[in-house]
Amino acid sequence: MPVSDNLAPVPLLTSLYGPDRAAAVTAPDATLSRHELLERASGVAAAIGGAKIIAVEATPTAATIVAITGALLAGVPVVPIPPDAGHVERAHLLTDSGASVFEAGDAKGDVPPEPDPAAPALVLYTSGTTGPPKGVVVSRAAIAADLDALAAAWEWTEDDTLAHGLPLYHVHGLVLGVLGALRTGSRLVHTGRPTPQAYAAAGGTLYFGVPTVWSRIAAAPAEARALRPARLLVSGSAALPVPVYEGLEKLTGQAPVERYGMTETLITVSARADGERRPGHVGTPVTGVETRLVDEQGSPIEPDGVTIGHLQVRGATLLDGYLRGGTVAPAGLVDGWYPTGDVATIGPDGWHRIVGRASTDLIKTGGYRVGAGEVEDALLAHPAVQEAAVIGTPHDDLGEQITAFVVLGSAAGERELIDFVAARLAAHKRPRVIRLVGELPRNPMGKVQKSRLR
Ligand code: MCA
Ligand code: AMP
Repeated sequence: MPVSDNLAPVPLLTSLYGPDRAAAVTAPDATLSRHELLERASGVAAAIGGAKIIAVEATPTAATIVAITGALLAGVPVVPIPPDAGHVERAHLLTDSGASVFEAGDAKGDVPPEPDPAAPALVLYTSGTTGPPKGVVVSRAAIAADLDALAAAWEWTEDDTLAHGLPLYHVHGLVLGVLGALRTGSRLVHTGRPTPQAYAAAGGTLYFGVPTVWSRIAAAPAEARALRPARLLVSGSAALPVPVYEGLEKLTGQAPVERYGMTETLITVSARADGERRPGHVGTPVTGVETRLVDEQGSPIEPDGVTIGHLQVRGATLLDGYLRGGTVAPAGLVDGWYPTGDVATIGPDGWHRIVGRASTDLIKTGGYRVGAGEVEDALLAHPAVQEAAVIGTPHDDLGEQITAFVVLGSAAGERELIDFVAARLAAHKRPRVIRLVGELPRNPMGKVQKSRLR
């Protein structure tokens, strides 16, 4: 038979169209079968169909999963809003994206036809080094390609029960943690919060966590031992400290699988379920992804496992671009490669080691990416603050903690400044430490020398 242009595309959330299954999604507020989810999401799709873009308050609930699934069925791009976003951050996300906030109703509707795979699925806001967060436009095709590559890498099937308690407004918790379950057909248990106790009780075969979560589990031996029956423990979003890797291996009887990614590229490099695991390393590129290292001049570096270079990525999982003024602005590719901003080594065997970020102005705290500039701007909005410089300092639990050096013009307490930022931005963007100083170290050009703050 000739291939027809009219063939319906393969659904992004494939499993929803399969046979019904009880307890396909379990979250703190509700448990849904596959067909209950499909029916409720089809109602959402009917209610919002035709909208240009929609914002969903991304609480860790089944209600959020229904709303986002409904928008994806309808082909309406979703902006997930962190539920704790302060007023400044929330206003920016809504104004910048032009999205209106989804209100749950009880509309009914048929399952809509599958949208064009090239269409945008999500607009994910993420921090740059300066200014407010940028909306990363991620297509349905990129998500499908990434989830299929990860399903292959992790032997992730409908026999799995995926358990995690990650936020539903980032790639890790939403794309992998929800859409991955709905595409592979595995059960999903969302624990609400990613505590060791909740993970121990979830009965998963497959667990996702950021290093802070795994570090708390490794420090809770009884809960860690409860994960022994699991098939695969996966860590990502930040570097997994080697002692945490070793602690998990000892307590759970298995070494964690590490994988590396970014909002802009999705997950690009991973260890394999049936392969070697190496502490401090994140594995090899997943299917459909190529990587390379370049030097300061942009010339490719031979992968020798020692030479550190700037990591670039290309393939089917890359962003469409950044949302700007209602259109999609170019992603900033260099000869088709996305410059990750991370520095790494690649071995002759293809194994990647992430050394860190090229810029000190992107901080990773608890797995969250936070731009120093956004926090500095929030501090400078306080009437008592004259100057502010924000850096990440090493922290046992969070990886890095946000530390602000502040010059005051009039009296203000440290707690007051922390709460001021937390009210404007998401709570995890608040400084954990404020150091009041007489002046900031500056070079002759007047630029703050952050290396001297360390
Ligand atoms: C504390 N709180 C405050 C304040 N202080 N609220 C307002 N003002 C304050 N001054 C509240 C918080 O809102 C929160 O409230 C509670 O205190 C705890 O907050 P916090 O201390 O920030 O949380 P934590 O316990 O330290 O969190 C650790 C964590 C969290 C659970 C591991 O960092 C986390 O969920 N991280 C996941 C990040 C993630 O998913 N990243 C993926 C990015 P309440 O209790 O009400 O909430 S995607 C990515 O990186 C790529 C693609 C990849 O590779 O995956
Ligand atoms: P985000 O945009 O929040 O998705 O953050 C992406 C960044 O997280 C990457 O550029 C890396 O700096 C970091 N990251 C993600 N996974 C890992 C990992 N396994 N090891 C080290 N860093 C990671």
